[in-house]
Amino acid sequence: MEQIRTNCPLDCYAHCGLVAHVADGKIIKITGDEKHPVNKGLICPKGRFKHLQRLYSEERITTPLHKTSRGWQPLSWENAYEMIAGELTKILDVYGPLAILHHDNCGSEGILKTLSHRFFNALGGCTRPTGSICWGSGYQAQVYDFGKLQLHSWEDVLNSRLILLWGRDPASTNIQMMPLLQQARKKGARIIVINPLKVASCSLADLHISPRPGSDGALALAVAHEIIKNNRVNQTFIDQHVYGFDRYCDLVRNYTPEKAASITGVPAEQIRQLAEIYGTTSPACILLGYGLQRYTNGGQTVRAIDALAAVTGNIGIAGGGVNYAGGHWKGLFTPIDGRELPMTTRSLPWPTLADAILEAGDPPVKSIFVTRSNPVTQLPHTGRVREAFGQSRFTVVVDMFMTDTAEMANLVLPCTTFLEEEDVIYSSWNHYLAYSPRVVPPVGQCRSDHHIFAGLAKMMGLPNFPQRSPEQWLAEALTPLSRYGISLEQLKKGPVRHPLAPDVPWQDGQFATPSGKFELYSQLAEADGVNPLPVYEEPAESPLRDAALAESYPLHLISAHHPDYLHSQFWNLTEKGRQIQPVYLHPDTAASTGVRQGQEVVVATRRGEAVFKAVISDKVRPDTALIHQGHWARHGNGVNHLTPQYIPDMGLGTPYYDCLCRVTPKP
Ligand SMILES: Nc1nc2c(c(=O)[nH]1)N[C@H]1C(S)=C(S)[C@@H](COP(=O)(O)OP(=O)(O)OC[C@H]3O[C@@H](n4cnc5c(=O)[nH]c(N)nc54)[C@H](O)[C@@H]3O)O[C@H]1N2
Ligand SMILES: Nc1nc2c(c(=O)[nH]1)N[C@H]1C(S)=C(S)[C@@H](COP(=O)(O)OP(=O)(O)OC[C@H]3O[C@@H](n4cnc5c(=O)[nH]c(N)nc54)[C@H](O)[C@@H]3O)O[C@H]1N2
Ligand SMILES: [Mo]
Repeated sequence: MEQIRTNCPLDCYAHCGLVAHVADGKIIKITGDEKHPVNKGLICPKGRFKHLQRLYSEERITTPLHKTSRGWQPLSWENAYEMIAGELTKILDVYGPLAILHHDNCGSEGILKTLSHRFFNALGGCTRPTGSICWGSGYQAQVYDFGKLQLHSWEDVLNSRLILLWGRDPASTNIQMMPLLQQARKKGARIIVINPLKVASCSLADLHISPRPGSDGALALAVAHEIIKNNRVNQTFIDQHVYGFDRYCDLVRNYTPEKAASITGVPAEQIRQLAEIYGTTSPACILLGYGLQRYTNGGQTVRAIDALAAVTGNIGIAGGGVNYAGGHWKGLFTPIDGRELPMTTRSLPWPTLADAILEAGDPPVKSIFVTRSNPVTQLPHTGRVREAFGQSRFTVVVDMFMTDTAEMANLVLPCTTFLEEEDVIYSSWNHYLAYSPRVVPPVGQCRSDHHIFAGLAKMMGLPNFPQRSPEQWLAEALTPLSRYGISLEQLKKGPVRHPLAPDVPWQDGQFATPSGKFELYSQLAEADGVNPLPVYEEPAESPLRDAALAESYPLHLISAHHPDYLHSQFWNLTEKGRQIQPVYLHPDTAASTGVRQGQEVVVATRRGEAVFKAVISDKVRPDTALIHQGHWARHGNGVNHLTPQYIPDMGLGTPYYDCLCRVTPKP
């Protein structure tokens, strides 16, 4: 039996090192790579079982499929390419390239995956979503505050005396962090979880604070109020490295713990306790998640939290920081996506993409290409997304399965999994870059995204998409790294740490903002027409903003990430994933709505309704319901039938959790 080291490409915090055990050309087992610096042998159930189940699943699409009046018909790659070339040429002749929308996200990560963008750039451009369905608002918030995003090394939590898991649940979405958190705790660090749900990570916590969904900004401002009032600030750091402190003081003056308690539902005493602990325990680090920025006020929420680290001087020191993401690697590669090619492009806002497609004129969207994403399941407001896809004349989906999105296509092209193709993967959430070899040959006629788009470019005679091997493209992308002694050859021996990223960022106190300081008052935000201070505003759907709406739809609906799946991936592989999905309700809520454990219920929002199965649990607040995201619409429901399309305060993130709902027993 052969053992081949590779790396998980899922869009998760780790890109864990994996070992594929191969016998007779088939993978028979996957284990965690003990030599990998991030996961050190640890492996989640997705890594251990689901990749393998997916690779050899009977349901995998293994030839190109064409939708006809007689149902899906297999066709050869040659014929598929001809069909695409014919349709695209017609659309290009009449409408130009902007009538083609390319929807790509991060279903599997890898440098070669950017070649699908090269195809459309070589074609003369296209329409693309702009913003993010993932981290957009929080990302922009940190750009306003720090100038750019940087992460501490994960091991740096071992230097912390206090760790705040704010809107993040590593026990569900980042299990590789758990051993470090446990170790930090053994060394005496306190851990506080701030999350409306009693999440799995609470098992590590000394304190759990449960704000009303979308209200963390007010909580953070009140914590600052107490820290300033009690003179727990780090005046030296503020004097040297912080811009706009006075104006920020004016803002927080109003936010007494009592006022914040009335907004957040967190008792004033607990807000004082949090301020006392954070204001007196140093170094303190904040691990920010993405949940709290999935609201229309999400960017300012992250800014209000960043501000706490700034006024207490918890920036630029070991054991400190506000860790959100880092984009360190991108600047070190030669882009191979063809961004320099002559082209015209159009951007449509991602958080409201369905509406934007339907409203696009001059030219309208006539064709949609989908790679590495499943927008019908994953974008907000499924009904509208289906309408938007429904008006496309020619839709092509590249995927492994007949997903909700693939079902809407004219042509489905079968792609390989990471185990059947080579690539190099970097993380936005840790400091490593790693090589993944082709472990086994592709199943059926599946092709890598690179192979698919290179073939299409050849058929269409696009000179700006040169025909090169994966190794040649990777070598080109990695060229700038050679000055640090990093090459494809070296990566084949094992993952490489970023040569420039410090373990502790911002130690020199030089921030990438216009003032060179951490900006509590953001000049970049001001220039963008965004409030320069981290003001608190109610989310779009909130009982404090719209009492009438809350009368009809009294519960906040959170659609967090499921520990056993990655977004919509893998749900089709098990009976459980295909079954009707649970909605978690607090016992008091169940009692007041007359819902019994296990009963089918209708969950309704302004967008529509869907049926779920009630699970009564005190892990949710009485004013909140939880339905995990990712469940397939074709298996019966899916929370994005219910979620809204809103433009948030900054960064064009997607406010999925800014959503009020009503739960009633199914008649
Ligand atoms: N198993 C698994 N792992 C994953 C993923 C997956 O789908 N499955 N997805 C990956 C991706 S792409 C991402 S972006 C990350 C996301 O990783 P996380 O940020 O950890 O996950 P989310 O589910 O987005 O939200 C985190 C938490 O935010 C909480 N939350 C919701 N609203 C609020 C609020 O108003 N205030 C506060 N304080 N908390 C709130 C939710 O209860 C949830 O526990 O995970 C990655 N890892
Ligand atoms: N309600 C709600 N909705 C959410 C979220 C939420 O918290 N709540 N979270 C949001 C977040 S953070 C994110 S990142 C998005 C994720 O949204 P998506 O990226 O759309 O989610 P995935 O389900 O990962 O879809 C990836 C698809 O690509 C396919 N795929 C995997 N690898 C490859 C490959 O190498 N090539 C090709 N061509 N296809 C591949 C998979 O089979 C799958 O169908 O969802 C967002 N949607
Ligand atoms: Mo994400």
